[in-house]
Amino acid sequence: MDCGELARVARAMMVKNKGILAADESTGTITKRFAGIKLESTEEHRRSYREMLFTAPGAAAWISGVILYDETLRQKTSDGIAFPTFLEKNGILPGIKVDTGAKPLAQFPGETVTEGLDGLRERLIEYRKLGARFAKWRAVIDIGTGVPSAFAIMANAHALARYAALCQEQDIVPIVEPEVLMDGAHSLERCEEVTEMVLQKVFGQLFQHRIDFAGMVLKPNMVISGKKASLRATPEQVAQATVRCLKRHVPPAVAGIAFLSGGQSPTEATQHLSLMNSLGPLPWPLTFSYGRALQDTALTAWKGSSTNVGAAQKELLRRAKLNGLATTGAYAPAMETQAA
Ligand code: 5MM
Repeated sequence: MDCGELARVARAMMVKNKGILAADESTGTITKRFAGIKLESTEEHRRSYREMLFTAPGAAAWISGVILYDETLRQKTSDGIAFPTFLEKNGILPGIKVDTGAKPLAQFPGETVTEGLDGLRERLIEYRKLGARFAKWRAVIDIGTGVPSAFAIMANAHALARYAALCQEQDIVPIVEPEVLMDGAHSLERCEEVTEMVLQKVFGQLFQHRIDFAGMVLKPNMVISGKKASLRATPEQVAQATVRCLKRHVPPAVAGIAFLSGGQSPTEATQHLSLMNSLGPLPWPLTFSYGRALQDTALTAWKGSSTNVGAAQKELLRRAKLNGLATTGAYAPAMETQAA
């Protein structure tokens, strides 16, 4: 393990004005996204969609890294260049999702544990050869009646830490993603309580597994009201609660924090990030690692047609730029109506 190299890559992922594009939808998830534009999920459609995203001109001004799915890591541009090679040549770090999904946790109805540790060392060795510089593993914690249990939190925290240790062993920066879902009707306060429990356990496990914090990135949820809550917290309350919660539980040595969007609208996700960055100085850089909040408008503009590639790329670049501005607190909602 080269701690210097890990810290260098982690810092490059977190560089000012940039963030991460989460394009690591598994085949099931991208099939659902394509259904929204009435497009069949063939391997070629998935490839051409990812090509549209990755070849957006000038994306490297706002995007430091892209998280890929196994299939995408092995695919090529129309000119025959492997996606990881193309991205790296254009100043964007390629990453890889390595978990195999959240599966029902036996004896704990309604809860999941993320799988993928079996054979992970060998897969990481191959992914490193294919060009991956960082990896991602997502644990899913739901809030509901009687859940989450302390045991499910611990099982997921333990798996996240084992994954992170294996990544660092192979000189791959782990993105550690413990996602507390925003489905449901819970309050911001309940989300904060659960996020605190989760982060406390995750960092306890990371410490025990001897993780080099300078060579990892945390990808958390924001502290936010559930989507079905009758009284939703304001953007300022979300920003304050999220920063308060992170300051209590995330060691300053961590290279940075890159949020998931988790079902927030693209504008909400950008506004929350910008407000948090205006609460500085903070112990770590705060940026984005959005999937839906970066891609949704681009996917809608693309509609599966090569004639729409330019319009779709414009949408992606627009959201990437607004989020890039949010990394320094320089975003204002009025920018949404200004020309790209
Ligand atoms: C892009 O979606 C990722 C993969 O999801 P599945 O494993 O369910 O196919 C997902 O892990 C994503 O990287 C994060 O959750 C962030 O995405 P959002 O849309 O929440 O910003």
